[in-house]
Amino acid sequence: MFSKDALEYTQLPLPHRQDLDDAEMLRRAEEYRDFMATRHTVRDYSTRPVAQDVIEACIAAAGTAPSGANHQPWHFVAIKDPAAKKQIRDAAEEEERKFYAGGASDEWIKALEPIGTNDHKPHLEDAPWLIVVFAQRYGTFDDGTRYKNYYVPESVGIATGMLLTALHTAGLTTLTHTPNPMKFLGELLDRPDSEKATMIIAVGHAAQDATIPSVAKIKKPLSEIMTVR
Ligand code: IYR
Repeated sequence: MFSKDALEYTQLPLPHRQDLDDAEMLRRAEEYRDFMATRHTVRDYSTRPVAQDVIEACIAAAGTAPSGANHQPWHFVAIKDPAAKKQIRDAAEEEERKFYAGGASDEWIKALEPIGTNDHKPHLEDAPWLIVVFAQRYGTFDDGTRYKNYYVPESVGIATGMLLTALHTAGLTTLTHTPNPMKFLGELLDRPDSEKATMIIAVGHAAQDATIPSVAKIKKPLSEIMTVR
């Protein structure tokens, strides 16, 4: 991606500018807030297919995220192949069985009770797409030498958030799934040692009888998450 000799500072005029009046700004902010409140993490998927173009556009949107030194330390593997999804499900369920059977602390298991999760992960096969998010610990110049990446968890977290909002905007439903541990993903998907899987995002349409845990509707009020000074 980067060549060492293209790393000098030059400037461009700002390519896009927004110039909304105050009322329109508030209208859009509130509309977006209300739209995002309709996003729900869902564990039960229908097998209705989703076109690859949609997934590509959403990942391209995530790729516009800001990142430490603009190194863009992420890679997204989008999986639609049923055999590959089954392999991931089998490996994830094997890890999850250990997690739920004693690998996790009692406190952690108790914290998950209101969410209703267990080691059964049918979404990994039912959802038409799985997107595995990888964080790149370091990068490689065109000449093969390594460079350090900065603020990797923050950068990948921002890009992943943008991916989730893009998928929701496209009318899709998601589940952010973090099997524990996740090392098997790099191995199954042939990713280099420089990359670490951070999560699997199941993407598709909610099953007709999908439910959400009622606690998921309890969001902290603005007064608790915001301080004005
Ligand atoms: N990885 C497990 C456990 C799990 C952990 C957290 I923190 C969650 O918010 C949900 C689940 C699983 O996926 O079941």
